[in-house]
Amino acid sequence: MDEKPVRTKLQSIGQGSVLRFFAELDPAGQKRLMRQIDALDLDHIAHLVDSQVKQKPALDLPKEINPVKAYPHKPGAEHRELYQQAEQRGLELLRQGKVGAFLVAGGQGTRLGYDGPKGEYPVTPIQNKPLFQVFAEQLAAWSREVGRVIPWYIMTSDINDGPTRAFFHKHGHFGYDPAAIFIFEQGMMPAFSLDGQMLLAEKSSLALSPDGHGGSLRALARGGALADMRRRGIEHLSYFQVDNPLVHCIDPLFLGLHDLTGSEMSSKTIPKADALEKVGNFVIADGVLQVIEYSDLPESLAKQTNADGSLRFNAGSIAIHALKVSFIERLNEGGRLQLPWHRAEKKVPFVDGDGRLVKPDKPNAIKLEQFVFDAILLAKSPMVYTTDRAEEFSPVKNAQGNDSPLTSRQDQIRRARRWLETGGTKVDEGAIVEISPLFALNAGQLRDRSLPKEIKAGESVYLE
Ligand code: UD2
Repeated sequence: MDEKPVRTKLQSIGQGSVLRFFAELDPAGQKRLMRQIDALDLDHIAHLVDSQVKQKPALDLPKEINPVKAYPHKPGAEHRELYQQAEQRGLELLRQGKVGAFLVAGGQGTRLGYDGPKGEYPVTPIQNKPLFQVFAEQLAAWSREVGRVIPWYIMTSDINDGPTRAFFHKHGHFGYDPAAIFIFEQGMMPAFSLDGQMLLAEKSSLALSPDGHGGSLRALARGGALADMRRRGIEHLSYFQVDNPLVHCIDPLFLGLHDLTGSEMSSKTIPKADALEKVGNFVIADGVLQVIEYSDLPESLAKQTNADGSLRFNAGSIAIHALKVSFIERLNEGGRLQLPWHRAEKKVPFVDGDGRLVKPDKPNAIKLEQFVFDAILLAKSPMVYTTDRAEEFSPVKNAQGNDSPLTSRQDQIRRARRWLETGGTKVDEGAIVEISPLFALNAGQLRDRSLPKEIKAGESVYLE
């Protein structure tokens, strides 16, 4: 790539200073910096600097915010027939090869004290399987169930792409068909100084970070995954995040409801643990279904209750979605993903004008990210379905306290115990149980297996 036109372009948008050390770089360093700049949409960056970085855009809270009406977990009389049809429809879509699984795994395990891709983090109670293996085994079990391999799309980031590929390779892709795994990187965004200059992390590198899970919808297009889906005839994606070992990566009922209701983007919700739980909130705002982040929902609203004392805004987002492939294509029309950017002030180390590395002790930079749930606003007939927290949500986010490896491990054991009890096994308090997805994917399947009569306190039983 020629330096001159790049420099001219950067200067025209007021960002020429990122090349200030260019002449002193070795060829590898020059190439690296040029490649990073080339990957950016510079015209859009110029616009974002003016509209989002130099000034804090006013947060327009909708005028009217109302609770959402979600499909219930278990159907009442009015939904029984629909749910039966939906489950059949979901299975049919899977058998026809019309569903792909989509894991967003751009994040690192840093908050857990693990210096590597979060998906490598060991989570299960007995076997200590890493998150990636938990998902691989679920998908393998579903593939066996429906008689064809479910294509699996995995989004990584610049930070963890190499290590993620190496991890899958080292573990023989956990028995999954490597031809059905499509790994691609998400985009990166530079951090900006408060006055709108792109920051350098090194003389030869911008201060880049992943562009948010919303960026996954652009990366699917740019990384060739959408084209791959078209080739394979995939119409829907089952979307999940890397941090939740309880997730049902594939759920025929949810997929079937999504399809039968003509929804372009569907979501699972759970009742919140408390008013201020750190999950997004599904709401109807000015008549439109959307997610308002916990940090943006006014506390007075979050704490509102119904006459019976229950929370009025009780539909928490757990970042499990189903998306139509044609919808993702539409969002990318015109070459630019139609999602808003969210601004956060952060501490970002940077190289100053004299070439010295500065480690700030207070927020000095703006990072911009896109969120996948903002796509719901643009989707036709978006649908929300209620799932059960104990069945499907116990993420590992923090080293200690809530949503930690310990709480997730306990929740995994509790769920396994519940499934076993449904199948007629007596499980004493204090027994440790783990069920391989390859043994059973849910309580219904487990019932059909040959099970122990009793598992005693102090015993550790792994069913595979
Ligand atoms: C997210 C949601 C929150 C709730 C919660 C459920 C946001 C802003 N909040 O909170 O509403 O649904 O999840 O667990 O999303 N990721 C990437 N690339 C990125 C950023 C994130 O792949 O650039 C992945 C990351 O690997 C992880 C997931 O997205 O799988 C969630 O990211 P997070 O940990 O930043 O989101 P969190 O926990 O703040």
